[in-house]
Amino acid sequence: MKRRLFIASSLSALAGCGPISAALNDNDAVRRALASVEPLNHRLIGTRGVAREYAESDVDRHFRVNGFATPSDSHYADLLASKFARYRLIVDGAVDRPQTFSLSALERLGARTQITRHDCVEGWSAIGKWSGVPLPDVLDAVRPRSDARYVVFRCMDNDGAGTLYYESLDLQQARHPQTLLALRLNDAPLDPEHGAPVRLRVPTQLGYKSAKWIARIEVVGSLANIGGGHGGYWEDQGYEWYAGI
Ligand SMILES: Nc1nc2c(c(=O)[nH]1)N[C@H]1C(S)=C(S)[C@@H](COP(=O)(O)O)O[C@H]1N2
Ligand SMILES: [Mo]
Repeated sequence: MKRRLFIASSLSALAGCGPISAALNDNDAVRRALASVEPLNHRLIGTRGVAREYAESDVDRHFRVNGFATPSDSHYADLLASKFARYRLIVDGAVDRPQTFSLSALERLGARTQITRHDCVEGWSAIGKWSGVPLPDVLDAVRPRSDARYVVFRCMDNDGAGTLYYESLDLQQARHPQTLLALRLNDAPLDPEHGAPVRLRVPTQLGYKSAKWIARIEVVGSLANIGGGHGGYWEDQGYEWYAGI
């Protein structure tokens, strides 16, 4: 546990969630250290832990915005103009019943509200009241096949150089009861800056796992051919794939 926290704090010193640090990029020793510790972390901490849930009075009414810029392309502008009535979430890949969901179709799958703390590796936290659809309910609807191992979240924003943000969870993390496809923050529909219309909230893991602006959820057997092969935009830059808190 101490070791994982040390890794998290050394990462935040090097790069946080901001521009990629040359030090992290160029440092093979850091990469090797991360790669060797990660399986150990996963085994020691596991994903059965439950994140603390807070009271209404703990909610931070001004929830910080972080990460890449809100999408500003014509597709996103069109979704925004329709108040997301034209939004469809694609859920496909290694599933028996690939489907697309409007926001109201998603809401019919299930509902959960949880007040949890978001922890960014840059060293800030914020408590928010998140409502939406438990990801396990979405997975139940599409029925992952027996070869399914991971759930990949494809986002609408990019790093400014054209590489799209993405993230992934394994099926066990995806089926954690607190893993939420959030549609609302603090009793209001998600605003564009916090990932509207649909974002992930994984309160058991660091903030970069909680992908904003999700366009598509793809169930896969392997992460090897997705992005740079490390399971997420920041993972491809050297962050740990398993980011349990
Ligand atoms: N699509 C996308 N999701 C993202 C990011 C991003 O840049 N793009 N940044 C991540 C990071 S590092 C953090 S801390 C949180 C910030 O969420 P917030 O803006 O709602 O505070 O979003 C995460 N999800
Ligand atoms: Mo972050």
